[in-house]
Amino acid sequence: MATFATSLVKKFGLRPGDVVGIMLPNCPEFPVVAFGSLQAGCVVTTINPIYKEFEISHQASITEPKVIVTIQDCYESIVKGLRNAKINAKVIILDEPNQSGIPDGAIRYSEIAENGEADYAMLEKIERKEDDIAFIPFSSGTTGLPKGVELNYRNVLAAMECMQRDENRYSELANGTFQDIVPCILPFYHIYGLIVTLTGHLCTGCKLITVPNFSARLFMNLLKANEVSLLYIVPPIAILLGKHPEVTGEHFRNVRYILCGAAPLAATDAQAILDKSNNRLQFKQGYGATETTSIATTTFKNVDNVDYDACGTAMAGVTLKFVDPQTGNPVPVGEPGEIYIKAPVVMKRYYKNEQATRESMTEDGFFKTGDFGRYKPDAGLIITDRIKELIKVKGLQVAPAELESLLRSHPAVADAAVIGVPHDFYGEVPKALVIPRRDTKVTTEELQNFVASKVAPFKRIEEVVFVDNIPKTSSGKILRKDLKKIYS
Ligand code: 4UU
Repeated sequence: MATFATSLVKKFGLRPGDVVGIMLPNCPEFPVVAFGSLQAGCVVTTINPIYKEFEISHQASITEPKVIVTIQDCYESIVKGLRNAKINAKVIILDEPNQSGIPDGAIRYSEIAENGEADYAMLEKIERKEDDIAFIPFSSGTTGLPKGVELNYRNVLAAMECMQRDENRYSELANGTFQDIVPCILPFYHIYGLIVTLTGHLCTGCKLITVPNFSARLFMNLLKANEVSLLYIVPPIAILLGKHPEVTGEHFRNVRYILCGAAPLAATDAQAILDKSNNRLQFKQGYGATETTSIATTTFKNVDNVDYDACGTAMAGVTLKFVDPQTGNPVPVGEPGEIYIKAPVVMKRYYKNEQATRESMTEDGFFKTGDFGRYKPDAGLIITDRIKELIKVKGLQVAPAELESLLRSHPAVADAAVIGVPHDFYGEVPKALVIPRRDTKVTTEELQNFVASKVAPFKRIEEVVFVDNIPKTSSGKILRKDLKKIYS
C-alpha cells in the first residue's frame, strides 16, 4: 500500500486532493489501491467495472481523475470515455491475461505497487484533515443524472463508529476469541460494499474473502467451505438464500450475523433464512444511502419479535425527521413523511454541484432522502415508498434521467420517460415509455439494444411501450407517479 502511495506522489507527481479512479471488480488489490491513494492524500472515485464509455465519460468529466486503476477488460472503454471527456489520465492495469502484456500507453500495476520503495517519512508528512475529501462515489440522489457524493474523513470515521457501536457485529472479535470471516460479495464501487463490508471490516481486523463475480453456485460453495461468520447482502441474495432448495442450515453453520439492505425486503424472506438456520443467527436490515456514507438505521439490538419489515432505529449520531414533502414541516409522530437525515455520516455536498446540493440539503443540515416512511414504536423505520426518481435493480442505482437522455438521443425518439416496475427477483427493472418521431420507424427491440449498447447490463430496459403523450407538470417534470399507476 505504501509503495503504491509513494509511486503516486513520486512517479506521477500527484498532489493532495488529486483524484484516483478505481475501476476494479472486488479483488485483494482494491483496498491496496483505495487506501494507498488516501495515504498519498488523494481522493478516490469508484467506478463500476462493467460501465461503458458513456458512463465512464460522465464520471470522469465531473471528477477529472489523474490516474485510473483497472483491468484489461475495461481498458478500451476507459480510453474512449476519457477521450470523450477530454481528460488526460494515466491508466494502470492490474492483470495480464495469458501473459499477453499490457496495451501500449498503459502502466503495469506491479511497477507501481510492488517494485519500488515505500517512502514512509514522506507519506507521514501528508496531512489529512477531517474536512478533506476521501471518497467520491456516485449517486443520482432524488433527481437527474448521477452525481459525485463528496464524503470526507469525518463521514467515513463516523460510519466506522456507527458500525462498531452496533453490538454483535464484532462482539466475539472484541473478546479476542475469534477472527470473523466476511465474504465480500457486494461490489466495492458501491457505498455498501466499500464502507460497510470492506472498510468496516478491514479496520476491525477481520478476514475478507473477495468475490469478483457473484454466482449462486460459487456463493453456496464459499459458505460451505469457509467458516463465514458475518454476511452482508442485498434483497435478491436474501431471496436466493431463503428460497433456493439447495441452501440448508449447513450453509449458515458459523454465520451469526446477516445484514441486508439497499432495497426493500419482505419479512417473509428474512424469516425463510432464519428458519433454515434454526433461528441461530441474528438477521438485521440496514437502511442508508451513498449520501449517508451508507449507514443510517439498523434493526434494534435486543428485542423479542423483531419486525423484519422494518429498518430499525437510528445508528450512532443519526437524527431522523419525517416531513411533509410539500411544506417541509414535520408530520405528527408515527405518521408517514419524507425521511430527512442529519448526522456526522451525511455528505457535505455533491461534488462540484451546488444546485443539486441546495436541492437536497436543508439549511439546517438535513439530507432529503426522497424516501417515504414512518416510525413505528418497537420496530423502527418502516419505508413505505420511494418518492425520488431512482430505480433500484438488485440494490444498485439506475437513474431514469440517464436512460431518458440516451433514448432522446436516438433519431427516432421524440420524447421518453423511464420508470421502475416491480420485478420478483431484482426488486425493480426499468420500463420506458417512448413517443416516436413522426415519419420514423423503430421497433421496441431496436431501442432496447441501443440503450444496452451504451450502459452496464443491469441498467437495460426491460420493456418499451410506445405512447402518444407523457404527462408532465407545467415546469416540464415528468409525472412519474401517474405513469407508474398506469404502467406498473
Ligand atoms: C428499502 O443502497 C444504498 C445503501 C445501502 C445500505 C447502506 C448501509 C445498506 C445497508 C447498510 O448498512 O445506497 P444507494 O445510494 O445506492 O441507495 C440509497 C437508496 C435509499 O434512499 C433507499 O431508497 O436505497 C434505498 N434503500 C432501501 N430501501 C437502501 N436501503 C434500503 C432498505 N429498504 N433497507
